[in-house]
Amino acid sequence: MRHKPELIGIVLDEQGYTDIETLIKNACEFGKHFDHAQLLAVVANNDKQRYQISDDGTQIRAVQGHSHPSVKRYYEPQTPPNVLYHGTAFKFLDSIKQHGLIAGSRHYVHLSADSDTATKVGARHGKAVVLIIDTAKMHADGHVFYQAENGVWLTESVAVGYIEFGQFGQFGQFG
Ligand code: HQG
Repeated sequence: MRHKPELIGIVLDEQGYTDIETLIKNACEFGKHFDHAQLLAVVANNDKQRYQISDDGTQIRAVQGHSHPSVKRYYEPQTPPNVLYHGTAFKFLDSIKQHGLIAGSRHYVHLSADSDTATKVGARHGKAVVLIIDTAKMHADGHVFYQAENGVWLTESVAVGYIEFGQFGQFGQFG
């Protein structure tokens, strides 16, 4: 749905949507069996509300997190709150201090509205660190922000000068 749709022979359109019946059929041939009702239950109950069904009910997409080049999702630019949070891991700190936050394989840097969520995001990679981003300053400087349908904030990159490292600010401390 976001990274390697070709693995099961599905196609994502620019907005990230793929045909539900084809997805169910191809996933089944790939050894992952679920029916339409189960898919709708996943969409409804997903903890991060990652998925969205099209208005006509025939298509499904992930709302954020894409890395696939065929997806060029349109998001409406939004004014962010004054600060947002980025959850990452200790092991990435030295590189982030040098290069800022980069999107890497995904299309955007992902930012969270609260530090608890950011902690969970960071913990996926190891020992979690939460960085505070001066989004008011970024926005004032012309950087563009978007918010996915599930509340996750997105921006192209975050330069080092907008990142508050707090207790992790000393270069080399954790290197
Ligand atoms: C780090 C999940 C070294 C970045 C989550 C992160 C999120 C750098 C990792 C969504 C760096 C990329 C995205 C730099 C950034 N040097 N490391 N200059 N700049 N990084 O998974 O933000 O479950 O691509 O801090 O909940 O962890 O998939 O991004 O640690 O919302 O729906 O490089 O994915 O949502 O990792 O997570 P990821 P992320 P889903």
